[in-house]
Amino acid sequence: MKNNVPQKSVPQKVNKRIGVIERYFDILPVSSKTPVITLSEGSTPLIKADNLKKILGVNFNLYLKYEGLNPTGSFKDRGMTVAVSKAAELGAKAVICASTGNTSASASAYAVRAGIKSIVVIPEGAIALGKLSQALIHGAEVVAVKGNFDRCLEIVIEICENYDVELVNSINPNRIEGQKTAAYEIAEALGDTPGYQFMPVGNAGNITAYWKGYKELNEKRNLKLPVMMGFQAAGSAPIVEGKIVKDPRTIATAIKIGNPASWKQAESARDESDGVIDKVTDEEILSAWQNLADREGVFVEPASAASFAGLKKYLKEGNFDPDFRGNVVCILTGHGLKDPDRAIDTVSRPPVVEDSVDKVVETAGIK
Ligand code: AN7
Repeated sequence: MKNNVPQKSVPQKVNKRIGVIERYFDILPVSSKTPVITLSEGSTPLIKADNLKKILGVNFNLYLKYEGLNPTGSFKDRGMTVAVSKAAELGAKAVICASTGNTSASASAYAVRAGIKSIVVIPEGAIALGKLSQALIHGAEVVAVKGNFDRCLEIVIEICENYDVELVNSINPNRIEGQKTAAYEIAEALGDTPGYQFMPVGNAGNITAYWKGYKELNEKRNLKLPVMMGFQAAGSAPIVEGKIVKDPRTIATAIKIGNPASWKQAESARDESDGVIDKVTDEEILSAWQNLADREGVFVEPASAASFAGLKKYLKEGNFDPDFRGNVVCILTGHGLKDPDRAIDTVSRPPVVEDSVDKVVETAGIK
């Protein structure tokens, strides 16, 4: 009798994981002349979060788009494959970015594959350890500036105006094009666009990219437009407050940004989708971050948890209908291993015991 159980002796066919450019060639600004610089980014899982759904006591379907599973550990890779491929097509010798960390990790990795030099300008002392180690191990020229991210961005923009280097921050439209593919993936996974999308907002490139993707899906496939729910950290919430934050503060260093480059576009996404851009405190971010890790097994960096923190806040304050009939997606932008210091600081250190079975059994509470 035939059955569908795979035989152990037969190697299973492994599907080739293709990158964003190959998968979405037709909707990206690439041609057969574009060298494809890829690390097989994208195709990240959309994880059903039934444990969190239960804790929240809600009736909608809750999903987590785990962008931390991209090759360098963040959503930036979707945009970077396009930006660096286009830079290579133009014969660029060097790419440059200002970064709170993830852009630099991604740019330096893709630049290596393209054989292009990468220059990374970061705010001194404000980059999570994992991200800094990535840029360094990929051989980027890393310059730490005595100033915040916003100042770093001003500096690299001025450098690009005067020198032959290619900017790969999200004001480069190729970044936005690449990142919009995440909206397509979500729509493909759900068979529809979500009703609501919660996400962190820093420099606001990503919300701009998702909104572009969803608008294209609306025009081309007649899918409904989701409501975009963007969240900044309370200590660095310029869009919420309607003014530049000179000295942004938050433990979520990825979104410690006081003057977002795509400010206007983020406001358009908010207004056109009937959504909000609001803020969550560091405490709310850390609590959501912990929930994702100890309830769903999904370890993200703190900034990523701003999305779920925003959903929790809206539910708690009675501003979101727990009986909403539809799909709600929280975007988780970066991997937890990016910022190991934060995790170690937050949880208690493991106990150290003598090397005996009894001690381990007793200490671990094994019954
Ligand atoms: C994990 O790396 O700006 O609103 O220089 O790393 O598109 O800026 C990172 C941003 C959210 C915010 N989550 O996205 C950088 C940088 C994580 C991030 C954001 C960032 P945008």
